[in-house]
Amino acid sequence: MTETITVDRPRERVALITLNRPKALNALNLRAMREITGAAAELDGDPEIGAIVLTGSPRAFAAGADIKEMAPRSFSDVHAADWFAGWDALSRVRKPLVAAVAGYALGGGCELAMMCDLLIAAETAKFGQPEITLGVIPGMGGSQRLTRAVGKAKAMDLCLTGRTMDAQEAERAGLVSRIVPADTLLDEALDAAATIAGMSAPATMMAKEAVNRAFETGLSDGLLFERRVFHSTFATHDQKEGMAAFTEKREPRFRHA
Ligand code: CO8
Repeated sequence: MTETITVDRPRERVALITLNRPKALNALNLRAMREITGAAAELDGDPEIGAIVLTGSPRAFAAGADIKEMAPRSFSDVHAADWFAGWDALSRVRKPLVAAVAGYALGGGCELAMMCDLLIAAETAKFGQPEITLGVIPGMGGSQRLTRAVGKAKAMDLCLTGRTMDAQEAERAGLVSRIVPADTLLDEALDAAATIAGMSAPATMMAKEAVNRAFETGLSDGLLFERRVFHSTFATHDQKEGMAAFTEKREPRFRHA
């Protein structure tokens, strides 16, 4: 039984993980980390699921790591437990993850959204890395993923001043895939996830892997990786079906294999 999240299947081949700690603005405690990564890993292994949406509430996607849980810890505590390393499990999810963000996405909340593949923001979304105001720094990837997403100038601004940026600024900076009205956020995110889940599952996993490789490697190695993965799509049923459907002017019937 989960305490910090709910998990649903609102559309064919689409799963929805909703953060559910409203009184703490969905602050991410250790239990939330275990439940979110556990649910995502389980859905990742489920052949009936093609994409996963992660969302919070209209007021907060997540207002950060749980400050009250962190406050009493010593260096030895957080170092010995390798505090936050458990979140790496989310980066190992191979199916596409869509973040649907309304309200606050601060600190660990912003970092959680950045671990997803598409980031769809409501007009109400606010992003920031305010850890500096607490006397610490980002600990779940903020200094790394934010810098890769928006560049040094804006990442330094956010990490050093702790200020927040609104959805418009975040989209201009390249952090956000799309901005939508707050009342349609979940529908838009589920529609995007359903579109992705309707594509060939091996192809979506390969596309995700190839784009992510761009953050890990130099251009020539990245291009070679892409080309070899492209070649391997020709081993799938879905490549034959997708190209046959185009030629025959009909919709493809992917087998996700
Ligand atoms: N952790 C715990 N509780 C929180 C958090 C949080 N991050 N954010 C909000 N809450 C709680 C509040 O304490 C409050 O609870 P209560 O009613 O019991 O007092 C409740 O949620 C509602 O919050 P507010 O009353 O503050 O609501 P407001 O609308 O006035 O303000 C804000 C909303 C602006 C979002 C405000 O709550 C805020 O500033 N929150 C903290 C934001 C923040 O600093 N986040 C970063 C946290 S640190 C982090 O994420 C990574 C740390 C990496 C460290 C690495 C160590 C190894």
